[in-house]
Amino acid sequence: MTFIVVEGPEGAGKSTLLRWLAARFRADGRTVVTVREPGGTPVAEAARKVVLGFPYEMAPAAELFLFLAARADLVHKVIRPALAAGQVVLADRFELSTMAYQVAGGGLAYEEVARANRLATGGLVPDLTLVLDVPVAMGRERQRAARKVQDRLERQDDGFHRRVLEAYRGAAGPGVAHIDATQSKKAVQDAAWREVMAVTVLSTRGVS
Ligand code: T5A
Repeated sequence: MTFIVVEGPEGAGKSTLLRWLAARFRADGRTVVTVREPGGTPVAEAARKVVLGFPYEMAPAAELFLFLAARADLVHKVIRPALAAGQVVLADRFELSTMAYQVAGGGLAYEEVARANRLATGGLVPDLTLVLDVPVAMGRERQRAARKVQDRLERQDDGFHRRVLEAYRGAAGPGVAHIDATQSKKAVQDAAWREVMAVTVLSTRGVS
């Protein structure tokens, strides 16, 4: 099983790294499925439209359940079948985003959210979570330079985004690796591939 998640704050370079990882795995002859959250199935895309596009405030729990509804459908219909078929799944965001944005940023209770997330994923845990670290201002500047239209979460104030970043910086546990994403794209890719190789070597030795 190879389930790799790329995480980090806005503009950290997640999609850029994910595209590179997909190409790198394909060059090795692996079949790769890439997904981005929220999204990836008709239900998840519908949830994405509401949770990111709705122009006004919504109840924090409503926001949470929209993200989790999207995740539940994506895991059920795309991620688990691909892993069962021996494919590599690369995800742009997963559970850690919920912990960073809805718990650290939005103030929901960690344990309750963790439990709800387990219900959504059936307890699926990534083999590797690459957390890209960039200061809030740099991430926002990259988004501006790329002319990204801000969604509802991105329009939150700097305090919210600092809490999100601190949550990412504090993320720890098996399979979590932090990468300094202020480096060049090439340096980020090299660091990410070293982490992928380390996990692959451990899993082929039966250590996880
Ligand atoms: N959300 C999501 C929650 O609140 N809870 C959840 O549970 C989930 C799953 C999703 C939003 O939903 C929220 C978080 C988000 O607010 P989104 O539109 O899918 O939003 O976008 P993001 O995931 O935020 O992704 P972004 O497009 O903002 O940023 P990326 O993907 O991190 O950055 P990327 O790769 O597009 O790069 C941005 C620019 O920087 C350049 C790229 O070329 C590009 O121009 N770049 C670099 N420049 C210099 N050096 C590097 N190393 C660079 N890497 C990339």
